[in-house]
Amino acid sequence: MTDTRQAVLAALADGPVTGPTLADRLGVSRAAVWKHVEALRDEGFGVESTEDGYELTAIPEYGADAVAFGLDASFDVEYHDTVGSTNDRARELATDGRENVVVLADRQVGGRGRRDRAWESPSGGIWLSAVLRPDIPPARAPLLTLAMAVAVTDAAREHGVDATIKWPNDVLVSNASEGTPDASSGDSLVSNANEGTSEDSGGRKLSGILTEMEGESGRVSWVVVGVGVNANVDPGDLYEGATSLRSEAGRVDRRVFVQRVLERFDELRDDFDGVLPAWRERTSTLGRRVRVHLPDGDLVGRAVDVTETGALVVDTGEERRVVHAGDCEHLRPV
Ligand code: BT5
Repeated sequence: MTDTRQAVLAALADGPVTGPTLADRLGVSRAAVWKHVEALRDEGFGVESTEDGYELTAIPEYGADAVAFGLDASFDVEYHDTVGSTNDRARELATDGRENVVVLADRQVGGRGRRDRAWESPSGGIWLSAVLRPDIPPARAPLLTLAMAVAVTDAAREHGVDATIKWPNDVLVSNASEGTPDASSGDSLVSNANEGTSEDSGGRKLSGILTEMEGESGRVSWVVVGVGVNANVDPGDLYEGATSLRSEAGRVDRRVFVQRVLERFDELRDDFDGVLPAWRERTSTLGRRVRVHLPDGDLVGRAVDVTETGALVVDTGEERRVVHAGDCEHLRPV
């Protein structure tokens, strides 16, 4: 949206305001004001002409203008009804030198998880990727994944959904029957994946995050943080262990949800030191027995901490291992 159209929209939101007043205020002709009003109507904004002037009566349900309207975070928004993967589109924008752009789609036909796993992305979900150029060393980039997990968790909680974070990138809604973390210490932990370690899914997956980056000379050039949230989606259309906002809390206003996520994420990236404490408060992984799948085999133990770079510290009873990446399962206490 052009700056003038945005200014017209802002004035209408404060409205009512007459055409001539708007024209004067923005230094454009009355005809130009009328054109902008018509264009806003075409984009789905409700603009009524009253005795006192133009008045904003409705905003579009979803899309770039809907999300950008009233967004208190410094992002431009690009919207697609259907796209392959918002991360792929965001990478193109990053390669073109863009930053602080969010690519948003109603549906992805080539959504990706980590390690090229497929991410189911039917219409009604929230599929978005943010293009960032943070001034940080590559080792700190995983903190952006954690920041996005905190942002999604907070937005879900504001919508009444009891969300927690499973290291590193899953936002889960706990299963009522599953226990709380076993934080007792001192008991010896098995390192054999089959000994007394029945799996506890940790909850149903509401959201996942895929962070990709490019760097040179020890600095990050760009980072794309992609996040998928099963919003107004029927979990029956999704992978088995999944849940959606709609099934947990009813239909959500995706525009508002996306705004909350972006605003919280924006806050956290400006307060990078606050990311880990916020993540620790919201995770259900710390204190739990976990199994982490690693290329050289499974690691079983108690998740005792995360490092400054977002790596998981697992105490096997014999040693403490620092795990930078891997799939983590929560286990039931022995
Ligand atoms: C993730 O991978 O959880 C990262 C997902 C990131 C998706 C976003 S959507 C916007 C952006 N554009 C993209 O193309 N991707 C990002 P991972 O931890 O590897 O989990 C993948 C696994 O989650 C799959 O193998 C399935 O088991 C499961 N899964 C697939 N689709 C799901 C869904 N919609 N909800 C819950 N689980 C799902």
